[in-house]
Amino acid sequence: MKELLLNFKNPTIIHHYDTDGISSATILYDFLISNGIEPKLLCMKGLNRFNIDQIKDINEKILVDLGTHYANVLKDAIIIDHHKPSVNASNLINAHYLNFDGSIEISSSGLVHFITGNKPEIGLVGAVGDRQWPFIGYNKRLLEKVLLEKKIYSKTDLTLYGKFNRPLFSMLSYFFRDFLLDYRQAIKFLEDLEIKQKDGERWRSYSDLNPEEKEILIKAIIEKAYFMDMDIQDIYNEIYYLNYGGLYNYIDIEELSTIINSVGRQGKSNVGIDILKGNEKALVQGIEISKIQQRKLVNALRYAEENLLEFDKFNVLDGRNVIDSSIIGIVTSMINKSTTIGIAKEENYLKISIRSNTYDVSELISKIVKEMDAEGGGHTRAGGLVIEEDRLEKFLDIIKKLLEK
Ligand SMILES: [Mn+2]
Repeated sequence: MKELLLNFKNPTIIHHYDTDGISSATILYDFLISNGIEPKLLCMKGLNRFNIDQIKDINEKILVDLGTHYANVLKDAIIIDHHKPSVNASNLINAHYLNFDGSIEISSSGLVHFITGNKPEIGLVGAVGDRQWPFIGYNKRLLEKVLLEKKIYSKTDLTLYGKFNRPLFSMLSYFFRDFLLDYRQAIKFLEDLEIKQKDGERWRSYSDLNPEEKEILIKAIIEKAYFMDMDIQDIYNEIYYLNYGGLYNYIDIEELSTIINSVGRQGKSNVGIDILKGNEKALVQGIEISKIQQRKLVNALRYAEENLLEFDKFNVLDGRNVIDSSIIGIVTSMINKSTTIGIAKEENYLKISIRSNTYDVSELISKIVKEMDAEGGGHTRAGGLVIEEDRLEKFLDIIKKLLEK
C-alpha cells in the first residue's frame, strides 16, 4: 500500500478539517517529504454533492479522513478513511476492509500510520479527536508502542481542557455550562474552596496548584458534576501526555486535540499541521486561536439559550447566519435535553446537526435521507445531514412526522 503513495509525483493531500483529518495529513505529509515527494495540502469541511466539483479536476489526489462514499466518483484518487463504507472500490483503503472496526478501534490517522509506519503518537491524537475512547484494538496496540518508546506517558488526572495554559475559572467554564454562561460563578466556586486564583498579576492554572489544592479542586469538581448528572469518567480519567519538548514539555493529548480541532475549524489547518510537527511557535499561536473559538462558542450558546424554538417532541436551533457551521454540532450537543435540530448555513447549502437522547439518530437520518433524497449519516445519539436551503421547510415537516409517530 505504501508503494501506491510513493508513485505520485505532485500529489495533493485533501483532508478533513477536524483533529483526525489534520493528524492524518501530518503523518502522510511527513512520510512523503521524507521520501522526496513534496505534496500540496487542501483542507475541507466535508465532502458532499454540493462541493465535490471543487476537487474533481485536481491531479494525484490522496484523500484522508473523508471521501469513502465518493470512492466510485473519484476513481483517480486514493482514499484513506475509516468511516463505514457503503461501496467497494479498488482505490479505497478503508479500515473496515482491513478487518478493523473503524468506528471504535482505529481513526484515519491510525490508518495512515498503519500504512506508512510513520508517527504512531499522532495516530493516537487523531483517535482522541474522534472520541475513540477508551483505546481498544489497534489504538491500544499503538498506545503500547508509544508508551514503550516513551513518546507518551500516562497518569490518572483531571481531563478538563486548559490544565496548562488557562486560568482556573476558564478551565472550569469550558466544562460546566452554567460557568460558561457566567464565568463569575466559576470564580465564586473557586473562592469558596479557598484556592488562590492569582499569583500577583498572573492567573494560576491547574498545573500551578500544589498536590493538596489539586485534591480539593478535583473533589469539588467531581461533586458538582455528580449533581449535574454528568459522567464522572468524562472528568477524572487516565490521561496521556505527549512528549512535546520545549517550553511545554509534556502536553495532554486531549488538550492538544482540542487545540488542533479549534485551528482547523477556524480555517487555520496549516497551523495545526505545524503544531503536530513539533513547532512550538505554532502551538502558542494555536492556543490563542482556540481562545477565539471558545469565545465564539460562548456567544453561540447565549444565542441558543434565547432563540431555541420548542416543539412538542423536539427543539430547533436555527443558527443560520449567526452560528458558524463549524460549531453548530457542538452547540447543538451542549443545549440538547431530549432531541434538538441545529441548523447552520454553509456557502451554498445547509448543514443540519441532530442530537437526541430519546431517538436513534442514525435510524432517523436514514429515514430522512430516503424520504427526501438528502445526504447524511450518524451514530445513535448524534448525526447530521446537508440539504438545499429551499428544502428546509420540507425537512422540518418530515422530522415532525417521523418523531410524532
Ligand atoms: Mn476521522
